Amino acid sequence: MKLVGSYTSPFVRKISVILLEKGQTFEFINASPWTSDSPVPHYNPLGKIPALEMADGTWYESHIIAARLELEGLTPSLLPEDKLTALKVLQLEALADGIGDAAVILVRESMRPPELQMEEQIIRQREKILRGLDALEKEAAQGTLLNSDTLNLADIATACLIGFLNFRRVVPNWCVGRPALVKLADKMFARESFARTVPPQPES
Ligand SMILES: N[C@@H](CCC(=O)N[C@@H](CS)C(=O)NCC(=O)O)C(=O)O
Repeated sequence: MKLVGSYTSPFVRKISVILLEKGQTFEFINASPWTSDSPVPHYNPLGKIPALEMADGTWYESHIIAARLELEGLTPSLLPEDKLTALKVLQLEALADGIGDAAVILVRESMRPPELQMEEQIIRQREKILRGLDALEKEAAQGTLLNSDTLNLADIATACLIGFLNFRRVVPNWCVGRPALVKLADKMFARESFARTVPPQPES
């Protein structure tokens, strides 16, 4: 298996963590999607990371890759057996990923010259992040679908998102008033799969 991407991406980290948790070995192709000569479009027509090359083809969109890996039947299973509960976990994974999308937009916006940055865009994406984190905090405090005793895809996606917020210093005070998310992040960052996928220092 070949995983294409960079550990600076929360979506790539999510797939690496899943593979490590399931004890799978894989080749890592370090690739940025942002350069003009990027190899990423060769693996994913959308030009986004991650992509995972498997014996049956190349998979992209991290939630689809995660679902594909669940089909392998490897332990631990990262979704509950009950289908409705599994869908609720998948929705939380999508929520964490969606917050990640908004955070990536904010980071890209901050790289533009100040006079080209759109205030309205920044406010809109920040609001998505804060609302999304509040929803995740509620779930983490309940501890049934997120932050329970059984590791699942929502836990992994949420911790990868928080790792990205910390790494890029997006909403640096995200932890204020969100104790259940802090607890979840501490628990997840102590796992070997997270220790092995820490993002490299930013280029700038
Ligand atoms: N929904 C996608 C998001 C992936 C994504 O946005 N990756 C970013 C890097 S963090 C990317 O490759 N962006 C390149 C682009 O948008 O052209 C997933 O879950 O895989």
